[in-house]
Amino acid sequence: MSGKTYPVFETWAQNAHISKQKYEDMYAQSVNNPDAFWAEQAKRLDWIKEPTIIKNTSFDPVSIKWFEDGVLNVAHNCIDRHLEKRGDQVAFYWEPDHPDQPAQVITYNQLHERVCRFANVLKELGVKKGDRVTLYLPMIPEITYAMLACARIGAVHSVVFAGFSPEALAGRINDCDSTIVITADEGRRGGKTIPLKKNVDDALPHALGVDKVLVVEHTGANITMKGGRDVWWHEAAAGVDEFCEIEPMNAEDPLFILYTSGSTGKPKGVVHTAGGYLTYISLAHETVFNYEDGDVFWCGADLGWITGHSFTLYAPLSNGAISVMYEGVPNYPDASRFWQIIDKYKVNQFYTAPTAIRALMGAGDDFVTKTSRKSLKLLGTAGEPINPEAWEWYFHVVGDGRCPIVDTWWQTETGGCMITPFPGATDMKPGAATTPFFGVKPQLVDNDGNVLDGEAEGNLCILDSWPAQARTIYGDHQRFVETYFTTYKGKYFTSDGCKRDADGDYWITGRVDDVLNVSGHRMGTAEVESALVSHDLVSEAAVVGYPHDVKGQGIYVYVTLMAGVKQSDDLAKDLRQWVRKEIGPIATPDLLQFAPDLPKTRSGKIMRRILRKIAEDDFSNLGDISTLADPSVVDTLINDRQNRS
Ligand code: 6R9
Repeated sequence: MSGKTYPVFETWAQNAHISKQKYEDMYAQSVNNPDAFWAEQAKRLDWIKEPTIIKNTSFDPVSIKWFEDGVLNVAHNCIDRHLEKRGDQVAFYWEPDHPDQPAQVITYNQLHERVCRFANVLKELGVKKGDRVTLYLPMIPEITYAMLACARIGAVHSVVFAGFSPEALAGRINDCDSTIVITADEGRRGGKTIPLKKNVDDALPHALGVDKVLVVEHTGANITMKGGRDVWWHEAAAGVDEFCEIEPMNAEDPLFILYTSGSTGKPKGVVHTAGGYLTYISLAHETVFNYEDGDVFWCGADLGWITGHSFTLYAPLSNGAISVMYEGVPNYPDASRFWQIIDKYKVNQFYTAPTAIRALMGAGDDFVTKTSRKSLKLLGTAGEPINPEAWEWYFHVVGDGRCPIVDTWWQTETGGCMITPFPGATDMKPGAATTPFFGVKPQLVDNDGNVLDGEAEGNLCILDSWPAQARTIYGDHQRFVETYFTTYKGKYFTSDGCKRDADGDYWITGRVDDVLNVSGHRMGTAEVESALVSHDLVSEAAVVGYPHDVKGQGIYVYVTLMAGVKQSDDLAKDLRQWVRKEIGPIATPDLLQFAPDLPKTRSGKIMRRILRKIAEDDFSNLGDISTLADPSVVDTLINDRQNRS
């Protein structure tokens, strides 16, 4: 954790929204007098009724309320209030998968009209305030209309990443009792199409509560429409009014549910509410990215993830920003695409994940250096720890050594950035998330909960609530309390490991639970295991992560077959395919090893520590294996290690 420090650039120190002194003053106020600080910040938004009660939160017992007597509407804050000044200003540029396909430019006026129509269509289909609406859509403009339409009428959206399988989709629909799904005929990514409507058709026999499917025409593919259930968006939109009143929402009304992986069981429906979430991410967008009026901001994250919710959609719009939305992938048609898009729209702030940076770094510098990138002012990353080599490449090659990098640590559950540099205030250290955002009180503890001061490494907790914090897990508040507030009573436990250096800067070291981070996507080992054991020929499975050059972590699975079943390369292939079908392509195992037995304690607990070491080819460091029920299992696994495929 030593290494280079890049001091704040002089011009940034002088001109950025947040200077060193300002950061220190604001941070001190935010933690010493959160009521005054956040009451002031709430003024960033338009309130129908301004909040008078600001912070009412406790982690023991768990109860989190911000701005609880405030009334507002998120869509109004993201669209309507900007119309007078910015009606004809671009809200976002939409860039298609392939550069030869037509792009779109959407102004705030156009956004307003389309969102209103979408909202009226949803109302006609019977959607009311508080209803859950599942979105299974690709990165096309209509997904933003649909999300904002829900916000406008007070419905709660649940966006399911369009790469998830019908099975995964059905599970998420059922968990939040959605009666309506919004999808498209097909999605496009990297020249390939994804049969979204067909996936919905395959999911619905397992999600019987759904009685309406709203379908956006995107590729024009031939799909089946089921009478009485399926409705074309363009047909319904033509028949509704182009204005829709906003629904007044309490600050604590839910805005959305977003499913994410935990270390056990099925994915959790993380619930975010309207007022605190929007206040916090709007402040983060302006201060962390130093957004200035007229800048073009591009967050590459898919709207299926929290980074997409907060920084592709809500935060930039809340600030009346101009942003870019991109349908495709970093390396299609080739590894220059990101940089060409930056040149095309003169992007000023660019935000992506380390996995994309590593993949593009691997493709060679020429793809970057042949583009201009002169418009860039700042670069950002999020999603997983960034290795210093990738950071340096991003800094020197992409940013030509003149753009600060903000390495922002946060989570689905935190709603917005929690530990992050401020470009005019924080010296940069490649690989370090550095310093807490306003209102965030980090603490490191050891496994027994002892507080670690000074230079230390331990488990990262947050001591007090911040406005964008998730409020609950949908339908299971007890699980919320147990998952986040019970390991270290009275503290929010992030499940991340973290080091604090001698300067007090924070370095996230990665998850300390059974959650993998594959290409920046969270994946519970338990989810992949349960997909594997649902296969008829599998008796047991254990899944661990191992270091992967591009993905950060790869998925390594150990599979024990049913008695009498013979292992073969074909079966290994089938099992990989099976997981892909059960969860989605992002969960496809990278390496699979058949294991006649798994290393277990006498009480039957799988010792993943050992499996991780074997997956990492680190056989010398297995630690104490004497507590295993049968230590010889380990030798067999090491010997068979060469046979994995
Ligand atoms: C925003 C997002 C959360 C997990 C988190 C941590 C890892 C995210 C990071 C980072 C190191 C960063 N993570 N940002 N690790 N440095 N800058 O990614 O949310 O999908 O819920 O993942 O991602 O391990 O716990 P989510």
